[in-house]
Amino acid sequence: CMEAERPVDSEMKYRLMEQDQSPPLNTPEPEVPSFIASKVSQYSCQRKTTLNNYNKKFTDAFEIMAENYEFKENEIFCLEFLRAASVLKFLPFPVTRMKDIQGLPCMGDRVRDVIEEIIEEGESSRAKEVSNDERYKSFKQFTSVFGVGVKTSEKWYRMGLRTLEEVKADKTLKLSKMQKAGFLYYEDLISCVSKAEADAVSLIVKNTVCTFLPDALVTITGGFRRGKSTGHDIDFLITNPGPEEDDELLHKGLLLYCDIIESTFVKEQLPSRKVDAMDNFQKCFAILKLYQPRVNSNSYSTSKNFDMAEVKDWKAIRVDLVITPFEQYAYALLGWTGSRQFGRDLRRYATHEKKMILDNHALYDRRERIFLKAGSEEEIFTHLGLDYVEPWERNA
Ligand code: DCT
Ligand code: MG
Repeated sequence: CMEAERPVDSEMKYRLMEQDQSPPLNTPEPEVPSFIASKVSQYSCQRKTTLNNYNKKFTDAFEIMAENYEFKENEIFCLEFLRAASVLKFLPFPVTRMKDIQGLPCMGDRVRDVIEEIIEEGESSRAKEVSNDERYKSFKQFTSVFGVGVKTSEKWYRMGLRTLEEVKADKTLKLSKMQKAGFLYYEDLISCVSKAEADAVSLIVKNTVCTFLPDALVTITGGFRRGKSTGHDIDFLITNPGPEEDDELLHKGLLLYCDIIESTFVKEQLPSRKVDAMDNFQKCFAILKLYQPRVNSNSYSTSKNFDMAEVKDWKAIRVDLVITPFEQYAYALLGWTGSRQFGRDLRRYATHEKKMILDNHALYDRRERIFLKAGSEEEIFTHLGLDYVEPWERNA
């Protein structure tokens, strides 16, 4: 069983990068930023965005605004704020004056208003209004449940429901199997997955897959591949699939929930033009039971409480397993590594700048009318005429 990429390696590279980028001591900060704002691409796939965000104050506000527009299904305004957030995440300095954003792409009037107010007042009244808004607060709670999206939230809100307590109390509601699992493991699932937990789950998944497919490649994708230290789930990409590995986890009692989506991929089909489309891979949205050694701060409390209640010695963790044919592996890896914004911009760039269609399966050249094969992410960037961007620089 091959480990496609050791997470430790990428983390080390990331740390080195950080060191390289920090200015030497004793050198005064240059007054003018060392880049030209008008040269910044509107596509995040032409920018290098590490986790080093100097503008969190702004991007947090933008993300609240974007989420509220998402809840209202206003895709255009939502994307406007997500794109602006992505540009500010890339900036190598904190914005302190309106002059700092002059010439940058994706800075429309709505965005500028928010920036201006944060510079002047320290916070955005609009973002604050949104975070106190009843509808926003309800949608935020509802969508925090595994299996609940905007559509379900909308339905519950229209029924007059406002909190998760009210949803749970309403016995007339018909919850899906996924949502039932979401409520059952709610507390565990809203707490973040740590890097250590991701490594532990990674071992379980790799061992299990290898039992059946000794040649299989198992890679962590998603935020952890981009160097994040926490996530809401752990994403895995597996090549050379067999259906057995899911059963094996089930038999060991490790799978608390599993929703297997069969592959809907049709050979010869053109890549999807939808910018936010789901792919057609066989995948498994799962909740895994991760046993953890109990942390006993002192023996006194242990001896006292030991008999009184059964101590829960595991944590429920969201795991996405995506299974891909070997020829599509590089495309699947690129898509599932994200970030979402980076992926959106890659597809937008392919469509508008290259007359190509990109999705998580393939790249289609519309002029030449051929599918472009790729064995690695580097080759996909080359096909698109883009400089390679490392995973930890895709935090757009
Ligand atoms: N993705 C995709 N198609 C989907 C779902 C996700 O191509 N149907 C991509 C986009 C990002 C990546 O997979 C991982 O998705 P998430 O787990 O949602 O994002 P993340 O960056 O890993 O964030 P988190 O740390 O919160 O898990
Ligand atoms: Mg993830």
